Amino acid sequence: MRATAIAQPNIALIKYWGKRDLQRNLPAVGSISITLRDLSTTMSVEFDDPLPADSLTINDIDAQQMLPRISACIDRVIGQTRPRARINSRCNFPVAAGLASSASAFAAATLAAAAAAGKSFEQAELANLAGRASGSAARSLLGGFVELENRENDISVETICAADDWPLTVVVAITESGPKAVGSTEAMEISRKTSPFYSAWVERQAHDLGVARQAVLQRDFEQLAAIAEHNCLKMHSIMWASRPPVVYWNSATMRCLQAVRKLQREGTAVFFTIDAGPQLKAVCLPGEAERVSATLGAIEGVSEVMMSALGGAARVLDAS
Ligand code: 2P0
Repeated sequence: MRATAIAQPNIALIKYWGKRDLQRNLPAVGSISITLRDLSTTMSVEFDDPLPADSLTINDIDAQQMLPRISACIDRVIGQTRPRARINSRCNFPVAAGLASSASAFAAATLAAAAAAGKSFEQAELANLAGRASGSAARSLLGGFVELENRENDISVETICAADDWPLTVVVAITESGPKAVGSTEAMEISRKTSPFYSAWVERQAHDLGVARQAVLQRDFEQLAAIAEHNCLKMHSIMWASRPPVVYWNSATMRCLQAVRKLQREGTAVFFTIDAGPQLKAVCLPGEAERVSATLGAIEGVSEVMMSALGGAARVLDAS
């Protein structure tokens, strides 16, 4: 009745932004991400009948605010008439700051809950269970370059290139480590309802996915860089043009972006992407990682730089 699972966050290169079905948490668009190796969430779920209610700690601190979503995730995996659970999560990177902590958390919770209850699921079922909890969590079930396909009634995920087959490095520049002001679910709904650019975004996503998929399959760094930056800036443009506007960037985010542009002009194989938070993620060839890290680390307003290779799939560590 106890299991522990580990999952790594993922960074979308072609972004998920907007929901087609809020109730079932179905995305409006497909997405392509890379799973990181060195950032992780390790979650243990222990079912214990005498417990009056579920409990959750994150890094040993009581985390009531996150508990309803984790409990609902476990309900979907096991059923609502389950015993109450003691959930302990450890995360080695800032939570809720645009670093995809919900992706790794809900992927780990889905796997740990299933294993603790002795239930086995097909991968397609796991993807939909994790995706119901958080759209990006389905991608963290798999390693390497992962494409999430947005289908008629559900989602599916597939690794389109293994981590070892194109070993890129991600350098994350932390410009603010506190939780974000607007959650991504709320920001997506504001975008869908009010942004004049939203429908154009949804229409064009199949094109961007096709270009990025081809770039990954051909290991074409320049093509991937161009489409990923374009897709990222489009996503933020939707938010900037919504009412109320949602601006996740701060001045250090912009300084990092300009530094990446300068590195590119100097011939460094690097590109940026930015999610629902102020951190900038630079994706580069492994030989460029030290240079990129040193450059971003020296920028005013960058408090920390983290580096990660691409990683593997989420997995159950132990179950008893
Ligand atoms: C992504 N983001 O593709 C995009 C880019 C943020 C920016 O997926 O509402 O926490 O829980 O399904 O997965 C963040 O959204 O959203 C996200 P919900 P989630 O990575």
